[in-house]
Amino acid sequence: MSKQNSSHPDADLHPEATGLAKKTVDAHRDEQPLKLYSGWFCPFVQRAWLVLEEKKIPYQYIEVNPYHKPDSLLKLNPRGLVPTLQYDNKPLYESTVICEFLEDAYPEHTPHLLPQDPYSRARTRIWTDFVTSRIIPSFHRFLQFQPMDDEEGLEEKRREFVGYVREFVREMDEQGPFFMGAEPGLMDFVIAPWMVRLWVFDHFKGGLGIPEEGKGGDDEKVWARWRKWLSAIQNRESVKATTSDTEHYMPIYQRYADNTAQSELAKATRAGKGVP
Ligand SMILES: N[C@@H](CCC(=O)N[C@@H](CS)C(=O)NCC(=O)O)C(=O)O
Repeated sequence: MSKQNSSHPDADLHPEATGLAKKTVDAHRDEQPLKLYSGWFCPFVQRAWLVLEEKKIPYQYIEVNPYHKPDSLLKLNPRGLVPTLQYDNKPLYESTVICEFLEDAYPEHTPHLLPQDPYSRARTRIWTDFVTSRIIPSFHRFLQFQPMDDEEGLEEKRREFVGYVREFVREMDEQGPFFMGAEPGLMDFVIAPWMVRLWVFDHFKGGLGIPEEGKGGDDEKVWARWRKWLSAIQNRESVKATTSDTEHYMPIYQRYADNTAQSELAKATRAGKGVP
């Protein structure tokens, strides 16, 4: 049963995770008190999924189509968005809230992803907010930009997005490779899902616009730091284990790139608003 009309254009997507992510899903089909209502393709889900995988918290993976919302999802989360968590029969949602909750609720599970000292914890929250309020909306303004023959307009969106990424990279620990140093933390996993989807700009928007090695001018050091971070994140087991085959993301991102997607996020972007 679904409250939504099945003709929602975004509902037409591959029904389940593929590739390495499918193996992870298969390992989490059994009933567990902690349930993750998920869409395999969703970057917000991937934030929470990464934390579950990193900390090896036992959970049950439940695939739902958030554009064809089943009652089981709507009962837990009236907005019908994924990720939604069921913990002890109680609902929780909002990806960044879920990430922090998992850190608080399973203190015996390591690695700890939030720093111990209050200042660094607060810094994590500042830059998490930056990702959600600046990086993701500008990612979508760039991705959804139309018409494609308005080169100046497209370039402006590209510059805006790359500018925010640069601002974020400047905050990273000098050595790294992760945001706060040698070990990854919540900061890395809160942004990783969008950074492993940057191929969409090469594929749909004529290039991302982050300079290649040796071509960064005054920002050469910033972009070298960026490449170090990205490589560490792309090679992280949890990231690989929650990523599906590229071909199945393609039709979903095609709709965003054509600006025909009707998800809450696509509509919010068109309306000049932030993340729903
Ligand atoms: N602010 C939410 C956003 C979650 C979100 O937008 N999820 C998308 C899938 S990637 C969704 O459920 N969309 C359903 C819809 O647009 O109706 C969070 O951080 O969890």
